[in-house]
Amino acid sequence: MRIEQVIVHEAALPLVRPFRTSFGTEYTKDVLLLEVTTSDGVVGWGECVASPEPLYSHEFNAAALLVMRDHLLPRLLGKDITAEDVPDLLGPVRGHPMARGALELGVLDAQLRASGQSLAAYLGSTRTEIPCGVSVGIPDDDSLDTLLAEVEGYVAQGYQRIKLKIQPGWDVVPTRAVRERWPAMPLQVDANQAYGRADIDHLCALDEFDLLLVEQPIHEEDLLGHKLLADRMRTPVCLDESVLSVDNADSLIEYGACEIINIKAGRVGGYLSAKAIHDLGVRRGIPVWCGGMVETGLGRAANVALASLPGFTLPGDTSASDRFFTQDITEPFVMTDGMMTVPTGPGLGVTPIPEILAALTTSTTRLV
Ligand code: SMG
Ligand code: MG
Repeated sequence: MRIEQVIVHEAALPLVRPFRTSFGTEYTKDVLLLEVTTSDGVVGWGECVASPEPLYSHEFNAAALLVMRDHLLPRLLGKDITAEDVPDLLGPVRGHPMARGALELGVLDAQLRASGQSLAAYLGSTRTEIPCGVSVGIPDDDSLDTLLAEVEGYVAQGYQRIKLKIQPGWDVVPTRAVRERWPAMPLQVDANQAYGRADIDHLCALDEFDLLLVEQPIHEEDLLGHKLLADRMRTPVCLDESVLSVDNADSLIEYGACEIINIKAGRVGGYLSAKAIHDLGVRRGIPVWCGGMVETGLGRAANVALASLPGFTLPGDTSASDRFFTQDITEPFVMTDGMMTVPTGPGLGVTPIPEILAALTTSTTRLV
């Protein structure tokens, strides 16, 4: 197939509550959604998981749009391609995994819709439903009561695993408070790189809370720091931002810096690379789980498909649409008894609801 048209819909979805991490607070989800029309006359959808500002990683929406328009798409246009060709065709361009991952997903979704296969089946899914975890931000008012009330709500809804966002000054005390209230709840923490090598002793204080893992405690480039921490800390060190490709994941494991992997397709350049990292985890005996980037129903559908592969042995940040949005752009993803059903329709299995997409769209750009 050939790519005939690409339209980027920039949409703003209000969040049900601010989402605060060690790197900042988001009040809305500002997202680039790609509508890719192919020569088969099929439309595929991709979602770019970048944010308006380069705070989680170097990528940000305006740059993603530019690199797609000027550097990525020109390498795909006018050629008869499949989704499997996309990584090699985009290979010469360095970096920008979220931008390339969004394009790959748009092409892959179109390809699968044309052939009638679901993304889950294509990737090698072995499950019809997946367990749901939830990521809990740092409360706006820095209050333990606010945190406990929010966690209480998620526990009541049936979430099977709680992840607390931490940062210096908001770590041991909130983790202890949650652990004391829910002694048996699978619990983990995520620092988004907020600590350094000098904090290794301090981080080891989290060992007493029987956590599943500590996620990306130190700067993404400090591999020795993570190895030193992994050598000292009983809690497994899980990497998120540091893991960018299957070979770099292999290196991190070999080096002893990474004991568990948070797989986010956008961060690693797409679902084909995400699947390869999953396969690596299975081969090397490294648990993997599916991360989240506050996706709309489109990206959420793809994550749920990915999370249904057999190596995803820990609950992911695959929460229901209403964790973040009162109004998702697709039919909402719901959780029942802590589980979410894996879509079975062709491709992503969901599409944007036109009136809702139109209402939430802030700008539309035709790239091709
Ligand atoms: O989609 O549930 C979600 C968000 C999960 O905490 C989450 N993601 O570092 O893992 C992470 C963060 C990054 C969010 S940046 C918008
Ligand atoms: Mg993370």
